[in-house]
Amino acid sequence: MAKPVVLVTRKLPEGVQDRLAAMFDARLNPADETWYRDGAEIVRRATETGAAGILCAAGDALNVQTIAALPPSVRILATFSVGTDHIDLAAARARGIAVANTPEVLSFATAEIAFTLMLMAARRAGEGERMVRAGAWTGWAPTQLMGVTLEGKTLGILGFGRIGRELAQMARGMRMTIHYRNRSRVAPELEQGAVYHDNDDSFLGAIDVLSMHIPGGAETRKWLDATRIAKLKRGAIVVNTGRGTTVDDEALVAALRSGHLRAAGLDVYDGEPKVYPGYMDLENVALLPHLGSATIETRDAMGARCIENLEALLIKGQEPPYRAA
Ligand code: 8YV
Repeated sequence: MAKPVVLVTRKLPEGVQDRLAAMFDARLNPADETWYRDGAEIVRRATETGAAGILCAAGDALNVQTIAALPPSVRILATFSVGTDHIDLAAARARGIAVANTPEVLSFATAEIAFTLMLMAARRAGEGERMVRAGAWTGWAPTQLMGVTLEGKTLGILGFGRIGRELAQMARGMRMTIHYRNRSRVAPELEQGAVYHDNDDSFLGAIDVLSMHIPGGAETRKWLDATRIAKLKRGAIVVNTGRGTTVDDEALVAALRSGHLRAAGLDVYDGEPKVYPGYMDLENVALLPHLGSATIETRDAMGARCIENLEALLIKGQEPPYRAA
């Protein structure tokens, strides 16, 4: 029997590409050409190859128009991500196309980046690094680049799913107190003493550091706006490793400039790889290029999840184990 065709939109770790090539008629993108940003090009390639599956990633143009125009051969969109906001799920459902993702395996790595940003923001690590590289460091001085400690501070986790809970675990090691805001309260064994808030006002007013872990999409667009920022304590720190769309960039920049917020750390951006220009000349914001899941171990594990999803539906005729929609 001919192997099912899988259109792979991105360059993936070599071992993952090798496994895909062994199991499927994989149409790889080894040079990482950026045609995946163009929905018409995804459709053209899926049609030309008769793809049964598309292995895609965040940022791919899988909007309502693209999905409506996909050839009938396409049965599954297996995304190399936990987030699915780049895929119009209703359009996929309407076409009977399964959507599957890669949960769990990137939780620790993403929490590590949130923690990195939290420390960079609190301890002014980016500023220090820029100073040394610029040859501007004139020697140790008692008042140079003083930050704030995280010890004893209250961390507010917005979105207490797997990533948020991994971060809570790390922050306990820094003797931080954990508060969280979530759609609903989680079970005590997951909460482990974290304080649940059922409303934004009490949550925002109680915390020193806000770490955002909510999905993208219309419902969460610009969640962190000027009104909510004003409810944070003066001197608070904001970190975002979820989706850039959840932050009102203009409002965040204004608060970082005015001193209402001490610092911020961002790994994700609205319209990335474009970055809101207002951040660029601010010393008190640490900017990373969407590194959340970027460890060798995690990317291999994400590849394995994608392969399991594709294999289940296209080879074994089963439900994908990590079906998202
Ligand atoms: C992905 C992510 O690596 O999984 C997600 O939702 O944001 C990242 O960790 C990246 O988006 C590629 O799909």
